[in-house]
Amino acid sequence: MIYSPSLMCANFDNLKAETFALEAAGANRLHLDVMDGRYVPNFAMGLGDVKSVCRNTSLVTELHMMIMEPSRYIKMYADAGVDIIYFHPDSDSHPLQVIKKIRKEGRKPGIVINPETTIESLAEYYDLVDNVLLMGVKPGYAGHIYLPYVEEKIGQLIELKDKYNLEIIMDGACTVERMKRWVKQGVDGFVLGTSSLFGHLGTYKEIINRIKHECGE
Ligand code: S6P
Ligand code: MG
Repeated sequence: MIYSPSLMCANFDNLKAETFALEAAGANRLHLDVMDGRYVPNFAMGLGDVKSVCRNTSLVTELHMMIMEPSRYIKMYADAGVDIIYFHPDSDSHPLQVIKKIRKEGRKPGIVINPETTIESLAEYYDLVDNVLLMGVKPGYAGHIYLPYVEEKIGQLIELKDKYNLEIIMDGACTVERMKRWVKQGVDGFVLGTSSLFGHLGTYKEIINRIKHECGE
């Protein structure tokens, strides 16, 4: 299973120490959220933060772009050192070009599915990407309310997983109880935010060990 802590929830006073601590605690990926105040009404990590995390970890890093016209910034983030680049297809007028640009930079492309987006409406992309990030909340904030109607999409996506060789990660409101259920359904991993890791009692290591144990590892 993939456990990918969301660095936007970490302590920014000590980003380097947080990066080390999460890796040492048993996280096996790091999730980096970038926002532009337009695609979503918020800002998250800056380019310098993304570079810092990539510089200070040996883990795979995944960039979640919540910005308009992501095609303009693919090279910039690839140069920053991220491994996987997720974007929202409705944020760019040429989503296929975005995928092409990500591949050209030698990075893995992924699409993000918003809670209100149907699985069928993104049918043209599944064959072209490696990764899918399914939002359980509206994008833009940590600690957002879970939208239970996404549950139905998980089953639909799992059916496509083998056919298109997709990795499916859940982002937003990943509580331990939900993760336990979703593991059984066949998802590949979770973004760990305030619902399970940050602000919870114990060290990162204790909490991640507990999550892994609950998820059957
Ligand atoms: C939200 C962002 C996410 C959050 C993370 C927060 O727009 O894409 O990656 O940082 O999901 O998790 P939680 O448990 O606070 O909802
Ligand atoms: Mg995210």
